[in-house]
Amino acid sequence: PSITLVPSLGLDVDDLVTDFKRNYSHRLGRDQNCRSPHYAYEALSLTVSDRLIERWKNTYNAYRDQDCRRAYYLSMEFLMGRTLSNAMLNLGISDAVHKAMHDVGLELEELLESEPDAGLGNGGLGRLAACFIDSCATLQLPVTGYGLRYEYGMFTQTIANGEQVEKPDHWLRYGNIWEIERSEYAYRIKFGGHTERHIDENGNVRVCWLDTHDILAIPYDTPVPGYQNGTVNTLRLWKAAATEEFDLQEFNAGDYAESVAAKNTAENITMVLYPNDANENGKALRLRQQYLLASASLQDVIAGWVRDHGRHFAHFAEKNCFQLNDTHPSIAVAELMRLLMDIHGLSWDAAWKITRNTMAYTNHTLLPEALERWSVGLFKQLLPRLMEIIFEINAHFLAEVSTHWPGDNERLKRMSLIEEGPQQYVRMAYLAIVGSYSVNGVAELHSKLLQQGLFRDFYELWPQKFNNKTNGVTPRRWLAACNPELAELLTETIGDGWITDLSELQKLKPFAEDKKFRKRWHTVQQEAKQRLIDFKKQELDVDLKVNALFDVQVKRIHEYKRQLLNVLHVIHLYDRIKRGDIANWTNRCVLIGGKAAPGYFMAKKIIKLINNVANVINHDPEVGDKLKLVFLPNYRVSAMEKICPGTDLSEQISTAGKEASGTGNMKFMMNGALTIGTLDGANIEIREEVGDDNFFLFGLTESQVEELRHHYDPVSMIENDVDLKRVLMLLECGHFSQFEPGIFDAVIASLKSPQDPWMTVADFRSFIDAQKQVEKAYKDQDRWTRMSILNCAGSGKFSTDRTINEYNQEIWKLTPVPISHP
Ligand code: DL6
Repeated sequence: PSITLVPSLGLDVDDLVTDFKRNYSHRLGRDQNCRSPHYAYEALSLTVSDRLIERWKNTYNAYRDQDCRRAYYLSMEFLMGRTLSNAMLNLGISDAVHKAMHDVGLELEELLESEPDAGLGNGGLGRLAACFIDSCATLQLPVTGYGLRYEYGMFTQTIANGEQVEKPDHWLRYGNIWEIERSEYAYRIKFGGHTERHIDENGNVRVCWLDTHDILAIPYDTPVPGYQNGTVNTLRLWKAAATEEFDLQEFNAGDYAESVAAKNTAENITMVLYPNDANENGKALRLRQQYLLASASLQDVIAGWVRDHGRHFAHFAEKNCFQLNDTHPSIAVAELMRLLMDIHGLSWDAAWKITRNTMAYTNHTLLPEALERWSVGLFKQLLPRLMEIIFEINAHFLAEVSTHWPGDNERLKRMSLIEEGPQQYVRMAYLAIVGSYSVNGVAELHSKLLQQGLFRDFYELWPQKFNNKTNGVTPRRWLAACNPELAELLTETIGDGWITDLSELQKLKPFAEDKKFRKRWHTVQQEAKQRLIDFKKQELDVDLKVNALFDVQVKRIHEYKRQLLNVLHVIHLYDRIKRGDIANWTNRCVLIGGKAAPGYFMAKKIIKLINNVANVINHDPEVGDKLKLVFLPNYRVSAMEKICPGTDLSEQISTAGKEASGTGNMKFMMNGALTIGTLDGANIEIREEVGDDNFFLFGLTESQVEELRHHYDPVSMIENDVDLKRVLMLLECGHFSQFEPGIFDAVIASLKSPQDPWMTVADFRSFIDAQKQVEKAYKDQDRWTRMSILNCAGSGKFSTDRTINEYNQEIWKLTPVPISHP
């Protein structure tokens, strides 16, 4: 049917008011008696999203008409946070919407606050994916995000008696107006069954995967608008569904419960996000999730290809590439082989050539426990055809290794995709490397360590495959939207070019020497701190003062990130107050937030310790405003949007060599916070950009850490440092666990263990000294403000626009597609 299209929707205040009212009363059926701000939020979101749809179709049609080369970002996580204010910003209608809501008597802030976070990720990796797709749209690159539509996102964290309590996050409870279900693009996903071989009409062996238990993958599309450029890309998330609503025969025979069981089993696959950020635990459901993502996304791309080009794949690799966000979607390597051979009849060699020229892999961790391995037994049972293909890829690959290093059996064993032992495992990272034309780390140090350590054999075989792409964050969300007051000052001072070219922030540098400008900067920063205090006031019973140094560490709770080192410092400050060592004191509020994986014992103990120490300090009248410690519950994207503008000091204190990159460090820097940090991940590059004078460096380097490992003796380090000894004594005597004896024994033991992989004790003294430098700098507010301006000015490198340009120039090689827009 030919359907006449609705004309362009207007962007001025009156148009917005009219549409808002119509949506509120007709699409949502509400009137003035409805008290919940949620429906006003929905009506406004519908109003904004309607304005994206036309641009969305234009973008899609331009990509198809131009038959451009495209990239697909495959990720198990897209930590999107909230959508409305970002959509307003990118459409260029923030001010108009503000006015429109004012005209109808509503507080825009309240509506924005009622949007739930789309928490479809654990932390850095998932948020990076969200920043990436924002930059791709802003750079007008034809990139589609593929992920999973979890019914339950990252759990909600509450604190009871100082301990983490997890609550399910049913973010879809009230629906999601930003998504559109596209059932017409559903695909079948096979599990289980067995394979059979037969000879086809051309005499070739064909493999059939039979007697499978199939489910459906149904896509839900969310628009991803570029910054005021007419481009609206797509994030396509798959939901698992049963192939039949339920078994009618069983239902009619009276087996009601059984008849819906299959439906439930299918839907379970995308029910919940696994809440582990650094530990894979071999669960069958997780493997099902990964396969569903890989298979549905590849089938989708191939279906589009066949629609436009027929079943000829000679040019497929010229036009398509897939970026694998960590190893989670790396089963895509084997799945692409299966689809090309078993469904489209290509030979092994033809299929392998295409696969190896389309897949690219990003590694996000050096922690061995985070490297995925799946048991061969589980793989065979769940995905028998994929297991055969992986064995065959391995056979071809090991032959190549043998040619390169004849007779080197040790190396063959090390490099095999299959780990041998009492149980066999598939090494997913190796599958990703072997099947990809590009392998990258996410910061210079991380990429170097991958090449010298974890993936050394592979680097020796294929050095040209390896490269670095230092992470970034999108300046739209992480500066323009979350800190409008600072954004306004920036724009007034250097123009608004920084929003799409963050290197323009360099122009701020001379203003650091301008006293008047420093004063304005300081005022903006202080106001942001006050807003942070107001935001937290309702939920916290602590009185924070805007003049104190706001010292913040927010990120997942993990031993390698060393929240413990932070706590040791806080206890040391408390000890100093108690013994009267307070000459030249700097008041400080230490804020720590983050979620622990539910099964991570030590991380949960660390949360408990932070809360117990906070309880003692915050209730001691002798301490007063000198020191506060606060655990910020339920850290998430929307919380960080409030936290980073109000932060003075950003804590990036991981053990050197353990944090692949970090991205929180970049958000803080962009918003003018100063960093105290180790030479780890992207901290190194942050320091390079801002200069040694404007960065508080401490701690062992990565090579020093590795050297010390052989003779690490924390007990004598404690013995030889009076301050540290006193801190340990306070912990050991139960000062922070008076009614819970022994609860921190495991924490204390880990600090004192020569095997402590994170070497917290080793960096204590240098951390304390660096913190003293922080205090000294903060005392001189003018100096601090100058450093703050220079940090913001030096943050240009850390835009994902720069990162994505590098991915594009060196890996994807896409041509930007301009989209005409009203
Ligand atoms: O690359 C994004 C982000 C990095 O900034 C973090 O340093 C890194 O820890 C994180 N990695 C993961 C994966 N698992 N682990 N660990 O979340 O990626």
